[in-house]
Amino acid sequence: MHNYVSIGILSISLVFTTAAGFAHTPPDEARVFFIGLQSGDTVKSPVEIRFGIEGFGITPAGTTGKIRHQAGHYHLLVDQDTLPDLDNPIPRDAYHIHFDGGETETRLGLPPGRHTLQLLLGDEDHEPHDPPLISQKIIIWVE
Ligand SMILES: [Cu+2]
Repeated sequence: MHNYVSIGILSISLVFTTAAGFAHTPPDEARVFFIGLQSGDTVKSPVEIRFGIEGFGITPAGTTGKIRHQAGHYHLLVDQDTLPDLDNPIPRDAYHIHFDGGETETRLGLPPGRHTLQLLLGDEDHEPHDPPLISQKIIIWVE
């Protein structure tokens, strides 16, 4: 009798975990990218940067409604050689910029020289999705 109860509880927790996993899983065709800015471009500071997304949506950080299962918010990674830990909230500093309000563009002041930019979508808790939505990393030159 005791074993039945344990198995019942285990089954319920497995179903719940699977459902939650699906909820934050973007479709295969989803992608994020920069609009109007390409690797190798030479630009002036402040750099105008526009973010694009296909197959998934944008919603502010902290969203509690169902839309959070199909949308996230942008993070701009500046001059990063490696990605942050994709199983934890994205750091918040001058090199990991959160667009909590669901913004889709920014003007970023950068010193002259070579810089890299990359977009990473995060969920309502600032964690990357599974699989993560990451743009190509672009290299730009600031005059
Ligand atoms: Cu965030």
